[in-house]
Amino acid sequence: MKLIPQHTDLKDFASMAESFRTLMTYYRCAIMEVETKFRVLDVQLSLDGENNPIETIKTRLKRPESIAAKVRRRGIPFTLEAIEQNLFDIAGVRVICSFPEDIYRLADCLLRQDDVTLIERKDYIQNPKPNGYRSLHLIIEIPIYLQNTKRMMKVEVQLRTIAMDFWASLEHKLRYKKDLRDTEHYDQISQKLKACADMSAALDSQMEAIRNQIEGI
Ligand code: 0O2
Repeated sequence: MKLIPQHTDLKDFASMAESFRTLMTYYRCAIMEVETKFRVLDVQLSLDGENNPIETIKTRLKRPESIAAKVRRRGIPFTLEAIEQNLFDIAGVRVICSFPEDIYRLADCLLRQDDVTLIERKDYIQNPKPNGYRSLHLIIEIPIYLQNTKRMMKVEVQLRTIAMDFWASLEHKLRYKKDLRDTEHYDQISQKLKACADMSAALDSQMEAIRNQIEGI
C-alpha cells in the first residue's frame, strides 16, 4: 500500500495513518521483547556469581520524520511494505555494558536463543569506524505474538561499553550541533575526537584487565 499517493482523500489518509500506527505498535512490541531478553540474561548471568553485565538499556522507536528522511535518502518507495523490508533500524535497543567482554557474551547468549535470527552483524569494536566510533551492531529478527498471529519483526541492537557510549553520545551531540564539514576546523576537530576515541578504547581495555586481575585473586 502506498503511504501517501496523490489524490488521497481524507478517508484513505486516515486509513493509511492507522496502518502506520499499527506497524509502529508492532515495532514497540518487538522492542519490549528484546529488552526483556536482555533483562533476563542480565539477571541470570549475575546469578553465576558475576556482577550484572548490563549497566543500562535504552530503547527508541525511529520518529516518523527520521523514517521519511531515510526513505527519501535511500530512494525506497513510500509504502509500508517497502519500509519494513528495507529499514532495519526502526526499532532500536541499545545495551550499555561495563566491559567489552560482556558485550560478546551477551551477544552470543542472545543469538543462541532459538527464536532469534541474525540478519546482519557489524563489529565496530574489532573494526572501529575511521572517526573512532566503536559498538557491536546486530540486526535481528524475532517473533511477536499477537492475538491470533505471530509476526516477525526486525530490531537493531547496539551493544557498547560505558566508555563507547560516552564517546558516541558526545560525538553525536557535537556533530549535529553545527555542520563543520566545510569549515577549516573540521580536520582538527575530527583528529581530536579520534584521539578521544582511542583514549576511551585504552580505558576499556585497562578496566577490563583490572577486573580480570581482581577476579583472579
Ligand atoms: P540514531 O538516531 O542513533 O538511530 P544506516 O543507519 O543503516 O543508514 P549505516 O552506516 O549502515 O547507516 O548503519 P550503522 O553503521 O549500523 O550505524 C547506524 C547507527 O549507529 C546510527 O544511527 C548511530 O546510532 C550509530 N552510529 C554509527 N556511526 C556512528 C558515529 O560515527 N557516531 C555516532 N555517534 N553514532 C554512530 P543513526 O540513524 O545515525 O541515528
